[in-house]
Amino acid sequence: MLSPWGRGARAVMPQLANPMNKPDLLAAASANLAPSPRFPAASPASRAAHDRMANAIRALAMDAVEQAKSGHPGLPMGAADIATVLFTRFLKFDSAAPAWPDRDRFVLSAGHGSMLLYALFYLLGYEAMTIDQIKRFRQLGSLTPGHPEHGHTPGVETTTGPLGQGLANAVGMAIAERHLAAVFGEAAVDHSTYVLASDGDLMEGISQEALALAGHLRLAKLIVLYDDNGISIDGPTALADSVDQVERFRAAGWAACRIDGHDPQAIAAALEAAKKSDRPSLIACRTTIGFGAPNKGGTEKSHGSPLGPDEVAAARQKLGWTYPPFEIPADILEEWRAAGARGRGTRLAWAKRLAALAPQTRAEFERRIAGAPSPKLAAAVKELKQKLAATPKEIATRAASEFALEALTVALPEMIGGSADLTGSNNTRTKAMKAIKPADYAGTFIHYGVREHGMAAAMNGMALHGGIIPFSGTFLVFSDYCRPAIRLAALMGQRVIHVMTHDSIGLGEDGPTHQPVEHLAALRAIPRLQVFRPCDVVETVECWQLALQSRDAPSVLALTRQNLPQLREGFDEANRCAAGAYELIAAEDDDAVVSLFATGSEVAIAVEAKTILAARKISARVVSVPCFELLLAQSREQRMAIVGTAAVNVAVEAGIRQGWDAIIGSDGGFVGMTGFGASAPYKELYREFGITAQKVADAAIARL
Ligand SMILES: Cc1ncc(C[n+]2csc(CCOP(=O)(O)OP(=O)(O)O)c2C)c(N)n1
Repeated sequence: MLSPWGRGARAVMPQLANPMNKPDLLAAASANLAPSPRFPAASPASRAAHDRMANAIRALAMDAVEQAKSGHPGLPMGAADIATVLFTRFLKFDSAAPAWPDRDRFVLSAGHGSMLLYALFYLLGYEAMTIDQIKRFRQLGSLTPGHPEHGHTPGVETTTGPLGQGLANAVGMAIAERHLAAVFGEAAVDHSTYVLASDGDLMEGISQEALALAGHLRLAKLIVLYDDNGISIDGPTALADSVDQVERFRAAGWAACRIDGHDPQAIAAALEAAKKSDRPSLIACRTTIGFGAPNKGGTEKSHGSPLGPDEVAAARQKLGWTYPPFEIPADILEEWRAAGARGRGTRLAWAKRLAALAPQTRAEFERRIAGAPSPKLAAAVKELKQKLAATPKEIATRAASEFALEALTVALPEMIGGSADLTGSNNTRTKAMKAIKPADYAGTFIHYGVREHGMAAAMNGMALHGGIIPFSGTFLVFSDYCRPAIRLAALMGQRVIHVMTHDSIGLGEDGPTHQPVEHLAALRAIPRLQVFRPCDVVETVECWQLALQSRDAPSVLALTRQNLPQLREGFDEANRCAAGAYELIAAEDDDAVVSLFATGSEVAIAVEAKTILAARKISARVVSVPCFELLLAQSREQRMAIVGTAAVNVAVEAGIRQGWDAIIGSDGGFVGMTGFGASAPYKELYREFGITAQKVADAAIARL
């Protein structure tokens, strides 16, 4: 299981019980405590000392890439001055506790420059990052994979590589920081989020969504250092781009400046100014890619391949670096190690402040940061199910989700919801949820604007930050716009929950542009992602419970626009969706000849088909399949028990068949979609595309 502190990272806080869930009281409880003193900037090193420290990064990057025979030396060499100033003078962290909750976050958005991070971790004295790991750059099982992987290498805040994602993650981290500071007070939460972003990061469309949201929310503690080297893989960025990034960020409400990224004084002055700014800051640092490499530096030739022995030797000479590969002289290492320990006292002072919080407040803070499930969750779910047993509801599953959220967001105040401008359609905002605003971060709802990709990536950042369970809303068809971030959430094992409504042709008149057809299959293809498609209000409550309990996996809840009958009657405390599928209605006798499988809105159709078959004396059972992934994770015996041994299997789902064969077999019958939908009232569409009880029954009879 991945730890919320990151696999291999030190867990610095125990998990405590007895939470208290009133944000206003939590803030009040810490209000009498002095806020954390500002982490002071360290005084500058001499220029010569700075250069030697920065050159240590350059040498390690060159040597590791050379040894691996692959990798990207250009970015670490070009950004070494920026990183040296930031990590030795400004960044609040302690190399002995990479997961300290109140550390400043540093996101290397341009993940291809991973050697920058690894060199820093080694130099700063992160325990796990030995010189041997640096020598094993990009090798199987090393802590130094090609791109930084969160949960794999202590200190890596987020997995980066797909350009633009890290920047957007950082926006979520900065939101999380402000929200938790508003709830728990700055004595407990007071840190900044720094990003190193490349040309590629800023060319990606997601960067616009991210920076616009950050500017709007005035996330003043977000500072982006832009490695403005004017070079990408094809050559000068001028081949494809002529955006003035400084003006672009300013237009979005950022403070932005341009500096020489090789001048330590200028870097420090810009960071000082950024820390005082009342808005997020962009520092465009003009750098030379592959700085120090006399022939390949400044060109795309240093971007993504080893420099070669001759060029490495020439770079050593130019930089005045006389040491053998992977060797850092003791005095330089000592300087770096001192920088790695600079925040230790600050961390210990923070721990004291935390200990001085009211016990309930501290326990709640620690519970949230540890990502421990609230003990109130089970009780809330039980109560919801009791209500539904007493008063069944025939409602759309999106409305069922809202019904669940009304209770769950109260029981779990760490839930931060949102929607990409479809709040009324996604039903993700409950009555009690206040919006997060520029001057007020205590709310628990985010108006993301029409920015699905930025939203999904910001959610990853919030989950990575810790202390928050982000959930959001958009239409299922727009999961395509979120997909790169959802994939990374799955890769990182992060608990983010995507409410995706309007989940089939059942949305009706908006037509094929809005009707998902292949989306369930496409999402089910992402490893570790849980795709839930509940069939009624009870299953919706259960699927929410499962998503919230899944600390190491993201979830999608695919929900309907149209009303559905409540199929689960009576009260059953057990979460029947937990096995991924279960027999909703048994056959009249023990020997069902037909098993009917369905998800979501089509379960009611399967139930009707069973009645048609019963009229023909054909014994059938109905199996609801709210989550493929959970079903396929069962033992073979359990899976067989659920799938059953009927002679005929038929599945019905208003999507494509792909994926179903694992359950119904390649000879099973499937009733669903084979192409795009159409614009019409939804009942007509179900008839038009043959997704009816009669067709399901016919498919079964044809196989008998
Ligand atoms: C979404 C995405 N598209 C493409 C790539 C492949 N790629 C890696 S680096 C890069 C661009 C390199 O330019 P820049 O971002 O300026 O980095 P630098 O050359 O300064 O290291 C590209 C296209 C990627 N990693 N992510």
